[in-house]
Amino acid sequence: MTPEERLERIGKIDIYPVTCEELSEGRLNVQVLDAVLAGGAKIVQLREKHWAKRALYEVALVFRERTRREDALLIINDHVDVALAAGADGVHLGQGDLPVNAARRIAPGLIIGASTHNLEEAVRAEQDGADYVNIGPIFPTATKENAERFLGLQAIQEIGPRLNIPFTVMGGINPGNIRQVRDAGAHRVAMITGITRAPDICSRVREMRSILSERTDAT
Ligand code: TZP
Ligand code: MG
Repeated sequence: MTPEERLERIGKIDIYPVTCEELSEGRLNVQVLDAVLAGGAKIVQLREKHWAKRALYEVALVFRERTRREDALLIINDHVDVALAAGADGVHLGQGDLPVNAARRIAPGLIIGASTHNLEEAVRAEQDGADYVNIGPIFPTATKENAERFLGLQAIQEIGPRLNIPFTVMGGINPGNIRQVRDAGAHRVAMITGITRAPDICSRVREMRSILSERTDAT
């Protein structure tokens, strides 16, 4: 994808489901995937911090086939090599992963997203060539290790306007607080347990997509 195509595709996403099989109430990642696609998600991230790369790659191939069928973007967490090998659309990198500019040298056509936790990291990721940044955790979350500190809604108002690329937000977001997130100016919302723990994942995705679409300021 060209930089313009990457921006266009990321610009159109709303709910951004991220997997974690052990937090999926006994369901497999591919079952979660089918449900989020049925709910209309236009992007999904395969994120398994503790899996062997081989296992991740094999599931990534299944994700690739199904996301392609539904015209949804597939992003792989952490691993540029797995993203390239599986034909994914992109990779999502944390502060301890390859720097964005290094990943870009290896993978000029991939969407590259970066996890950021403050304004400085977000601006640097943009300067380094990220296609989007994630800002988080917005609320307390038990999902991520060492995420005791959370940013609060004001981070959306502080960081969002300083970026020229799309941003996602994450961390403790659920149907009870997603309106606040939207009203603070975030229109692309990433979630693990807000989706993976839902009794009916497809309905949960529909519900939250519909809340985001109710926004009044179409930025
Ligand atoms: N990065 C910032 S918060 C977070 C990550 C990976 C975890 C979000 O998980 P949940 O279950 O949506 O709070
Ligand atoms: Mg990472």
